[in-house]
Amino acid sequence: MPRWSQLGRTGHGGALQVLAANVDIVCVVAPGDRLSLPRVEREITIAWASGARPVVVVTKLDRTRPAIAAELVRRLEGVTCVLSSSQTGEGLDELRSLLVAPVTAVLLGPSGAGKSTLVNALVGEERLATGAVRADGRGRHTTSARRLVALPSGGCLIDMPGVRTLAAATTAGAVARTFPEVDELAQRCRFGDCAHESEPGCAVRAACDAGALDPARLASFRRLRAELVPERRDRWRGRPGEPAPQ
Ligand SMILES: Nc1nc2c(ncn2[C@@H]2O[C@H](COP(=O)(O)OP(=O)(O)O)[C@@H](O)[C@H]2O)c(=O)[nH]1
Ligand SMILES: [Mg+2]
Ligand SMILES: [Zn+2]
Repeated sequence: MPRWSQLGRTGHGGALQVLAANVDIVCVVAPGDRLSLPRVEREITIAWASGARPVVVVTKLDRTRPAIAAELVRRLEGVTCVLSSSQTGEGLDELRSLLVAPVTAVLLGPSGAGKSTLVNALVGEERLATGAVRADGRGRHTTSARRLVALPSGGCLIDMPGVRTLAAATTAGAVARTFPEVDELAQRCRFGDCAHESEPGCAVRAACDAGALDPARLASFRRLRAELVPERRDRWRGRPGEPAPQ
């Protein structure tokens, strides 16, 4: 089928590796017992870059401090966030209402986040193998292949192995959609190509200094901007004097 959305990452040598295609929703699955907001923001950017819509799914709500979940929801204002627990069943109905025909969604997130457990909970039976998290808190790679599962709620859900290296296959537009508040401020910077570093008349830094912009959001924004395509191209330059590979 022609691809109208594709979820990709940067593989070896800077080539794009497509992980899933023609999905409507990328579920950014974040384990509630070890939430990393920068990681969530990176995965939201990857979702926007794919052409799908991100929905953040916090798992293991039964082991999440309420203040941490509240902070995530506040920081990701404008993105649908579902707080869930496969153990207590919380949030599952909200997910079911999103995953109806003809929606296809894919689960993106670190291994051990509870993705396969979530699929089983939505299906209502142990369809996929799940794995206990290691003592050091990291997940095992129990899921080794991608799998598309038809859900009783009518939608389709793709389970994926945890993606170890998440070199983001992103675009400036995807970063802007992930950080709409920064993007809006940037329209008011004196220079159109302002990097919000040390330029005079920078509205983004001014907002940060005035307490109107979360410095953590700006830090995440800068990190993701720094990973954009021109940097990837640099690898193909080769040694000085040598022709670039064709
Ligand atoms: N307490 C709790 N543990 C969970 C929940 N969901 C998953 N787990 C546990 O997290 C571990 C990893 O789950 P798994 O589904 O294999 O993660 P995946 O690697 O993302 O597919 C397993 O030990 C699960 O039992 C939950 O809602 N609450
Ligand atoms: Mg799994
Ligand atoms: Zn600026």
